[in-house]
Amino acid sequence: MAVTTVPGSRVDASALAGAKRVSFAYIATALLALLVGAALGPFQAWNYGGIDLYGLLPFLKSYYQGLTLHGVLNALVYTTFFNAGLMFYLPVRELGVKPAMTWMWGSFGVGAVGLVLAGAGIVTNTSSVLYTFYPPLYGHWSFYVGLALVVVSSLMVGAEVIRLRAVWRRQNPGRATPLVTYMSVVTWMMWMLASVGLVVSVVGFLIPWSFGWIGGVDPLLARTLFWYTGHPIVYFWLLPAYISWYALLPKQAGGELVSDPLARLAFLMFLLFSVPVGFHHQFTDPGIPAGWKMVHSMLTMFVGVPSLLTAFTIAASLEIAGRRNGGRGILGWIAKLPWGNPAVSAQLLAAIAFIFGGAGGIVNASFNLNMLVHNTAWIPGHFHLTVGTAVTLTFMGITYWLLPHLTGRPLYSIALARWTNWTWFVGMMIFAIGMHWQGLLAVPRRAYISNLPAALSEAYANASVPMAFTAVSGVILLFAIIFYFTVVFGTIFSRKRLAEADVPEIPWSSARSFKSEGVLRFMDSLAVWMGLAIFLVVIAYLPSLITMLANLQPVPGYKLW
Ligand code: HAS
Ligand code: CU1
Repeated sequence: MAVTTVPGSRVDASALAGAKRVSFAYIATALLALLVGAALGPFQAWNYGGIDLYGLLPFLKSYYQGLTLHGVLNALVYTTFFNAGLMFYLPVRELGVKPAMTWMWGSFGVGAVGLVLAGAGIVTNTSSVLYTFYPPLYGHWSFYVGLALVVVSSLMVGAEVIRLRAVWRRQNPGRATPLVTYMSVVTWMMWMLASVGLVVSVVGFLIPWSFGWIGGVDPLLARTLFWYTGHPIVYFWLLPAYISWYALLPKQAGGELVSDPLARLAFLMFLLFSVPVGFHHQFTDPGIPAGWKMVHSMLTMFVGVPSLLTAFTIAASLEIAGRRNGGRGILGWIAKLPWGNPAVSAQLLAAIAFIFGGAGGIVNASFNLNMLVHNTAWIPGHFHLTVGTAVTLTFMGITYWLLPHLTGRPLYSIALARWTNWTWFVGMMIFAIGMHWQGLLAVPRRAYISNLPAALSEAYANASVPMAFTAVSGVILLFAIIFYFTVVFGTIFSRKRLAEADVPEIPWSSARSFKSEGVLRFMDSLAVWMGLAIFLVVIAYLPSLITMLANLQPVPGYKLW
């Protein structure tokens, strides 16, 4: 394969400054959402530790309003805005193609208006419907419209990145799409296919319902459309972290990416298998034939494969780094990785957490084991290891170089960044032990467990040890949040300026462009892969959706809290 270096940063200085500004706007908004969302987290941990401290949060009308704020801001807003900033900026820099700035600011504006509208719905306690907003729980129209706008904004960014690739291909005939752009475009295409369910549900049913134009919504259909998007959304969160693990971390750790085609293959598998698996969230829902649930269960095992590939590739890339640094023996190289660099250690710890999060996911996906854990505290245990640690801690690691890169200001404190990583990792691991364990003792998820009537709380008396784990984790995580945002604000508002030469560069591990031939050319035909992905989705969903539409059972909404 003929290789040349991707020149990168060929965009002129003013285009580069514009790209930096809009990316910073996205990432700063993401971090603000995380600040508020994460700050509520310890209170939820203490709740599952049997300690009710909601009295300290008088602006909340109920536990469920707090939980809605936590889930929407962390899982939906923080991730979407961070992804938009990162998966726009990296392709622009890798391709060196001038972005359409008016379009990008327009998309940021749409997202920001959406955030304000959705936030207003939650803050006024008119939409305490949790981040899954299942009907018949009934929210204010501003909540649904706001969320729809946040999704539209992300799709606008995706469209721009796809356009940038098309421009680059016209300018570089015969060359394969560079790796980071390839991974970003595949992720955006996957998200475009994935978001259809949410868009249909929100625009077709929930918004008309919230305005009173239709009298009811069918809960089963709404749940199905939600999980059509709700499962692949977890890969929309994960894949930007994978981009960093594949394409930036090897360089930061002093190694190299062992295989470019294997990285592309993993992403293609995510394009194919991320969406047609949503029934694994609905194993206990009536109205879906067991055979289709089984199909989705099997396909879920398929979508585990690219993560197993990733585990192999990343570990091998890191091993190269550790051995170059003098590591010996089977595991000696691990100690020789640059753990002192917080941007690296954040991602190493994130990946370690993901081994356990992924293993739990396989348990969840196993049709019959799911019966044991569904709707229990096990599930939040699972997703605080995946989105809460694998993704969030990786994003934190990214901000340690990206914020100085975008703002030209020095990282506030390397020591505090290291403390952030370890307290976040240890806190989340203890949280996860407590929650998984409570789940096995049948403690339900999403319950105001610290405030149950005596008769009910006796039912969970045997869970006092795991509850203690969860309570302790809340304290550790509170420190992690304080450390992290001290670093973030200390950096953004620093009066110091880095000299031009000291501004961290993007740590490309694979800033190369290959000739488009053989397997690379095959993998670059993304329209064909997208067609295949759509085909799989139609098979997996259409029969069940037709049956549901033919048996619609709309019910009116209610507001519980
Ligand atoms: Fe999940 C529920 C199945 C991955 C998030 N999941 C959830 C929910 C969330 C979530 C938010 O099948 C709750 C939704 C709700 O509110 O109801 N999940 C899976 C499976 C995977 C999986 C099979 N989940 C994720 C990821 C998430 C996420 C990723 C967020 C980012 N999940 C389920 C199921 C449910 C579910 C059911 C429904 C449960 C129910 O009953 O409600 C797989 O993708 C996991 C594959 C991962 C692996 C791990 C690979 C390991 C790697 C790290 C390698 C480490 C290295 C470290 C190299 C096989 C890549 C080296 C370090 C050195 C120092 C050397
Ligand atoms: Cu899922």
